[in-house]
Amino acid sequence: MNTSEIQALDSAHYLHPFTDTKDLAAKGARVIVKGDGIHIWDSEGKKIIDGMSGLWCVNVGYGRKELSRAATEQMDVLPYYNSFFNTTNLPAVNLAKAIVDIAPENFHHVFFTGSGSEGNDTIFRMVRRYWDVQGQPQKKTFIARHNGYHGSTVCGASLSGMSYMHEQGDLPIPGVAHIQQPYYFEHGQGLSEDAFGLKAASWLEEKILELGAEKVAAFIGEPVQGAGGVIIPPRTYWPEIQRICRKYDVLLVSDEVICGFGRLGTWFGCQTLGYQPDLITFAKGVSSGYIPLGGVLVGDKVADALIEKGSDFNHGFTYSGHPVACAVALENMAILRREKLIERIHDDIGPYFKQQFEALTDHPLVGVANAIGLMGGLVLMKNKSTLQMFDPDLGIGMLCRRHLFGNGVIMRAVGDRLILAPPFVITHAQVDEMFALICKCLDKALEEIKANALG
Ligand code: PXG
Repeated sequence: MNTSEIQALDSAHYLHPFTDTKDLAAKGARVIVKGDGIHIWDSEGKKIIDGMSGLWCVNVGYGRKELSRAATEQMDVLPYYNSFFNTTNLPAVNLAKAIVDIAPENFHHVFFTGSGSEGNDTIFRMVRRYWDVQGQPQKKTFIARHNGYHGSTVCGASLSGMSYMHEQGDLPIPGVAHIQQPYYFEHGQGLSEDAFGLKAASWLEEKILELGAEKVAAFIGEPVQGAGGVIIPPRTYWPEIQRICRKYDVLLVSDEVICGFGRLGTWFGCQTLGYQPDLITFAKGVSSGYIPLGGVLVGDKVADALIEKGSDFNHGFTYSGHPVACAVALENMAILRREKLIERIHDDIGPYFKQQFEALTDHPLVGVANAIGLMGGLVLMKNKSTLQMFDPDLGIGMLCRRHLFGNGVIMRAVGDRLILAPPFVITHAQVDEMFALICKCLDKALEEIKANALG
């Protein structure tokens, strides 16, 4: 099939996630046909640098034969068995142990799911069950953040703080409250970053007091917000959030679907940002996206109570502990260790990426640019000296993204923030090439903005 035939079938039958189907049918979807290392190719043979690691997940890069081999070998032996009704399987047991071995010290148990959304749904039910068995069934409410992302199931979308998701289907469900995000550029004017971090954390305390601590079950947040546009909190934020959670006996949930498994240069983002959560959601990087897998690391406080007092936890999925997914994840973790990919983000490629990313502020379109580990976000501005933004209706972020995609590098646009999270295997030379291309694309975008008098 040629590209237009694939596109015709695509728009006739395939409903895409988070997509305006009519609009896509008019344009035709980009057909991605293969990948190798940090590159993907489309059906027209165009080679593209995948600056987003797929969707924040292909961390060890494309084309890893070790992972396809691990899947095939496991499929040949045992393609599926469930973990319900007193059964288990070797890859799931081994993976649970391997994850506990690299987890912060207060974690000894793992619950497997098929995705990050299912992980957060699991946490929602597990936390409520925990407070039930603790004799505090009224502690039900979750506090999350505006512009946080926790998935697209009813519960995941409710915990997420995206108004465009809440508008569809009467969300959030009862028992979910939101506070403002720790976005210094938007809310921190006039304060030092450290002072702003404490202020943003104090919004949690205010919300707990407003709702009544006896009703608040947990606080959930991403160490660094990913889908919200790579919002990096000030370093004072998370330790203060932890202090507040402990003070009011509120469980602390770290949603590490993006930051977990190395993206910030430590196995988990909470280790980089200096806090000790009670529960951790993971997905994406656990299997480098080669196969769907997610789960929850359950801290001792919750696990011990559930095991001691909980009897059955009536929750789980057909694919919880899927042997093929777990076998792939085990091999993925072996690659991360063997090639020291996480240490490399911490000591070498991470700092280099950050330096190059933050140097994008030399470009006339870029007002602010911040990176941590191997993820970065920048703000496009109409006038840098006055911090004047573009009219959001002009869609300048998408305009830039079109130039980037068209010229061979994928960045994502979140409003007028552009974000980047390349595979861990990116080399220094590839970082140089990627940023040179980004600058060229931003030049072209600026020309278009000027030519159309958008600026
Ligand atoms: N939590 C976080 C922090 C995520 O980033 C999920 C939960 C849900 O995971 P699943 O596997 O159910 O998708 C995610 C997913 C984007 C984008 O636009 C990000 C995600 C998913 C789709 C789009 O950046 N993250």
